[in-house]
Amino acid sequence: MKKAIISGVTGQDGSYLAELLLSKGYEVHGIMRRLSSFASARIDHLIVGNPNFHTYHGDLTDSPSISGIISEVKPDEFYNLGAMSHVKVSFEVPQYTLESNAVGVLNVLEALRKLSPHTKFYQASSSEMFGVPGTPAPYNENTPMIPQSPYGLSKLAAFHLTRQYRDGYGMFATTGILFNHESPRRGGTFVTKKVSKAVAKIKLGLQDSLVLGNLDAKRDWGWAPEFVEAIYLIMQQEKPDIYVVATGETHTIREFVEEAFSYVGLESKKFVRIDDKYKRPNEVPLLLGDASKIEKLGWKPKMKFHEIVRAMVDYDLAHPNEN
Ligand code: NAP
Ligand code: F7E
Repeated sequence: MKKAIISGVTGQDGSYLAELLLSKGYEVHGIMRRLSSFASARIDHLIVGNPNFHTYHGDLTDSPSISGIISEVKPDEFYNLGAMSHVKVSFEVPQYTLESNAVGVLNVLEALRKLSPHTKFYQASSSEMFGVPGTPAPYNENTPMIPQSPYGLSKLAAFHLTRQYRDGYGMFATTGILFNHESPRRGGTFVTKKVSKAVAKIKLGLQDSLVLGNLDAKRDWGWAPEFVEAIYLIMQQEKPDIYVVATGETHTIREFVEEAFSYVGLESKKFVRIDDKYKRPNEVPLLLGDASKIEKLGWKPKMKFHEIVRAMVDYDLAHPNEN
């Protein structure tokens, strides 16, 4: 039985990846942080009565906790999905963002090098590493990277650390540059979930407006369960490498908002307000990915933009009071 560690197992992608690996017969070991309230809602269904699923308290910034788990489990695969993943928040907590997303990755790589060098390592890289205004889209593995946020910078540092451990120590250190991917499990402060939840609540008479920031940015939005399949595929290759994972389609935030409101028969302009507090000091204006490299391995996105919007709104109509 193969053993995998997932950092960030309580997050959107971590929870889907844990389900995928369990379905493939893996023993899954998830790292979660101790918080003052419960943060395990996305994995509660896995924790109860599942002998192949184990959780540990740990933090990427706490090296002893990470090396302790690695030396205990000696995993075949380590999926590093843990991160302070909110771009806007990264401007407010830049030091912590670099500590968890860059130094945290160094902590994992060093622990693997010393304690379990044959473990395969996956780093969750991000399209926020791109962002040079005027760069011709779509973006692929060779597009220049000049990040526009502390988050993007932290992910670029981790991307290069992953490359250095691959090249310098011959470790299986691989990475996917994932463009935005969404689902009903998306955190409520990301724009898609904020919109789908608000639209559902407005439709049900539980909320009367939706306050947003920049509606003009364009994002390449995919479906998270499909994107974790890409992560798994990247890890199963013979050699570590770099893969862009994206849909190849881009839409403005405004289009997402309009699609969601019109799906429930409402006019967005009656409910949406703009507040500068949701805007960022720097913004990546356009994200559009070219996933042809991973498509050659057989991965292809299936869910279309309007299906993603509708699936998220449908879920929130059925669960309006869930966080
Ligand atoms: P998410 O829902 O925000 O989940 C992040 C996870 O990381 C949570 O489990 C969180 O724990 C954990 N975490 C945060 N700081 C940590 C720390 N210092 N030590 C250990 N764990 C920590 O993010 P996601 O959407 O699933 O994304 C997964 C990964 O892919 C992240 O690295 C993200 O940056 C990256 N990524 C995401 C996207 C996307 O569109 N979703 C695109 C490209 C890359 P708590 O539950 O305790 O907060
Ligand atoms: O913003 C605009 C905002 O926070 C998307 C993370 O998973 O994907 C995600 O980062 C866009 C931006 O995601 C609001 O300015 C407008 O242009 O949903 P988001 P993100 O910043 O693209 C990348 C690939 C990651 O790696 C990250 O981990 O929407 N926007 N109004 C707003 N955004 C938010 N959050 N809230 C608003 O009210």
